[in-house]
Amino acid sequence: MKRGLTERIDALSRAVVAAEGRADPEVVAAAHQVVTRAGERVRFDGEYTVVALAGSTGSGKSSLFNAVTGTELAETAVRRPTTARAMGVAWGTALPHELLDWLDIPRRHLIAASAEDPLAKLVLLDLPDHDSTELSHQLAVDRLVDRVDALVWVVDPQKYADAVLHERYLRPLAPYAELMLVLLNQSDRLAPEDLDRCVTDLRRLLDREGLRKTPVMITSALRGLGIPELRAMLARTVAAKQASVRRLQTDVEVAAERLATDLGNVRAGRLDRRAQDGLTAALAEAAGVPTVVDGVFRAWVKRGRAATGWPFLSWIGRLRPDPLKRLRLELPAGTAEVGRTSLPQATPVQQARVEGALRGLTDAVAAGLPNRWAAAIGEAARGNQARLPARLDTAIAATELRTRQGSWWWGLFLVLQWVLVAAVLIGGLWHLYNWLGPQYLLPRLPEVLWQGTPAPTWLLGGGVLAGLVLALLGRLFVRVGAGRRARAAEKSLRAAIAAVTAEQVLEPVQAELDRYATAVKAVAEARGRS
Ligand SMILES: Nc1nc2c(ncn2[C@@H]2O[C@H](COP(=O)(O)OP(=O)(O)O)[C@@H](O)[C@H]2O)c(=O)[nH]1
Ligand SMILES: [Mg+2]
Repeated sequence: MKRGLTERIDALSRAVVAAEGRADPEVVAAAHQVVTRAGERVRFDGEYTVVALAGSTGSGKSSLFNAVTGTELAETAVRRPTTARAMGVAWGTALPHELLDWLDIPRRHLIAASAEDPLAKLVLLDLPDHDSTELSHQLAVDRLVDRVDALVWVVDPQKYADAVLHERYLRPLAPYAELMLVLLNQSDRLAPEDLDRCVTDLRRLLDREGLRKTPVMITSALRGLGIPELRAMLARTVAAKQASVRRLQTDVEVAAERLATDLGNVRAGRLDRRAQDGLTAALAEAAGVPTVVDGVFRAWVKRGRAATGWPFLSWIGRLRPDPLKRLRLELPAGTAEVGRTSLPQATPVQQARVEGALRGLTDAVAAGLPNRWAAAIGEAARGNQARLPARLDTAIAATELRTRQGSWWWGLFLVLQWVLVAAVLIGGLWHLYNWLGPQYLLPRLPEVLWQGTPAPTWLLGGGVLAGLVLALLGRLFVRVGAGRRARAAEKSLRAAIAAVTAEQVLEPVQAELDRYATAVKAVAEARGRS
C-alpha cells in the first residue's frame, strides 16, 4: 500500500531530527522546511479541501449551502433563526472523521461522489453566523476561520458594508485574499442597475482593505443564480488543493531523495567484541591495572611472609612499606580519600595505545559511512575522554581486591612457628643454665639424652631447623596464593574497566550508530519504500 502523505511527512521529520548535525546542513534545512510547510498543510487528511461559508445572519449561507449541495441539510431562517453549530458535508466515498473532529464539526454528512467528481474530497461547512449574539458562536467562527483552506463570505445587499464583517474579519485576513471569495447573495432583490452599483461599491471596499485578489460573485440562492459558477469555483479550489498536495508530495520525495543520497545506505558496522576488548585492554594498561595486580601479588607475599615466616627474621620484612597502601588502595570504605589512588599517570606510549584502539574501533564501525557521520562517531567515542582517567581511577579504587584478609592457614603456621620459637628458647636457656650454673653453684639439672644427644640441643637445633623449613614451605604456599589473588584481582579490575569503557565510550558510539540507522529507516519511509 502506498504510504499516506501525512505518514511520509512524519517519517521525513524523524529523519531530519536524526540527521541534524550529521548530514549536509543544507539538505537537512531544505527537508526541514518541507516538513514545516507540508505539516501545516496536511495535518489531517491532507487531500481534503475545506471551504466554509461565513457571513452575517440572514445573508443566505444556509440557503446557499443547500443549493450547492443539492440537499436540505442546512436549516434556513424559516425553520430556525440562526445556525448554532457548524455543519459540514464531505463529497467522497467516506467521511474524513479525523479532519471533522479536528475542525470540531459534530454534524456531518456524506455526499456520495466518485474520485472523478470535480467536488470529490471537498468539505463544505456552514458556519454559525459571525454576528451571532452568542459569544460561543463567534468563537467557533474564529476557530474555523483559522483552519479552513478557503473562505466564502456571504453578504446581502443590505449588510454588505457591515462594519463588524469588514473590521473584524475581512481586513485582518487580507494576506489570505487569494483564498477568499465574496458572494453578493439575494441579487434577485435588486434591480439590475442597483445591483451594478452595489457590486462596484463592494469591490471598492474590498480593494481598499487589501483584498484586491478576492473575487466577488453574484448569486441568488432563491433563484439558483450563480450556483453553477459557485460550484465551478469550488471545483477549482479543490483542484488547486490537489495540485498543492501533489506538489508537497513531490517536495517530500525530493527532500527525502536528497537526504537518502546524503545518508547513503550503509549497514552501519556493529561494535565487535575484538575492538571492544582491545580498547578495554589499552585503557586497563593506561589506568595502571598491571601496577595494581603487581601490588596485589607483592602485598600478599609480604603479608603472607610476615604471618608465616620464621619469627626471628620475618620482622625485617614488616619494616618495608606495603605495596597496596602505597598506591592508596584498600583504604577503608567511607574515607575521603577513596576514589583517588596514587597510581601513576598514563605514559605517552600508553596514551598512544589507547588512541590507536579508539581509532581502530571507530574506523571499524564508521567504515563506509558519510564523512560527517564518521566524524560524529569519532566525536562520540572521544566525547568523554577528558574525564576518562578520573573515572577509571575511581573504578579501580572501588574494585574489591579481596586482600584484606589472609589465608586461613596463616594462623596455623603462626602458632607452629611460635611453638618452635618456644622450643628454641627453652633449649637455649637450658644450655645457658648448664654452662653458667656451676659457676654460681646452682643445682645441676638432670641430663636428658635422646639418641645420644642432650635434649636442649634437640630443642635448640630442631626448633631452628623446623622453623626454617616451615618458613620455606610457607613461602611456597604464599607465592601460590599470591598468584591466585593477583589473577582474581586482575579479573575484577578488568571488569570494572570494561564497565567504564562501555559507559563512557561504547554507549555514545552505539547511540550514534542507532541514530544513523534511524535516519536511514525514516528516509526510506519518507520515500514510501518500506
Ligand atoms: N430573496 C432571497 N432570499 C433569500 C436568498 N437566500 C436566502 N434567502 C432568505 O434569507 C433568509 C435567511 O437565509 P439563511 O439561508 O437562513 O441565511 P443564514 O442566516 O445566512 O444561514 C431566509 O428566509 C431565506 O429564504 C436569496 O438569494 N434571495
Ligand atoms: Mg444559517
